[in-house]
Amino acid sequence: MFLSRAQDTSRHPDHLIHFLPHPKARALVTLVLLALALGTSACGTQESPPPRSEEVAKAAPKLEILQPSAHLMPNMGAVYMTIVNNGTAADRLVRIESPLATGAETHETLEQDGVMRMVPRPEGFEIPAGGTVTLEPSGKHIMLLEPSPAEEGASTLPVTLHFETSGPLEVEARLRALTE
Ligand SMILES: [Cu+2]
Repeated sequence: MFLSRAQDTSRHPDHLIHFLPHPKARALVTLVLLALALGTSACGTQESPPPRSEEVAKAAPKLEILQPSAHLMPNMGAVYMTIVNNGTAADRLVRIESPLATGAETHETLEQDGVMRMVPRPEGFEIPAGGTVTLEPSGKHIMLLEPSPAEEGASTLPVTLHFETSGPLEVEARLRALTE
């Protein structure tokens, strides 16, 4: 929808004032805005103007990957890790790739009728704002399809994680013994 300049009040720096019903509060905000304007012009520097409240409040995920590790078997592998979201918006792990595997899928191991089954999770894994998702054996995990055997002496496996919002994250998953 097209908005003319006059209609688009949300982008006007004074719009804050209209949300404050009390005249004293309005006057105070006006004074603060005035002080900010004087402050930046008086010191004569090229500082950028203070961020607008809508920019400060914009929610975003902030992801951290802890302890990535992998089990490699002859025809498949599994990658585990803890994904922490220290941000204020949810994100979603949607795609995984490794140069050492033909593909990678998000799976979850569930107990159904007393039997442990691996279920594909093509929608990926949501990482809630302020939350943690743990990928672990017999839980959510990343399945590697046809991984190459680890090179002699290699101790890690490179994996790239793609998220809905955050940029891709490259991790080195520590190769675990199968008994680990
Ligand atoms: Cu699996």
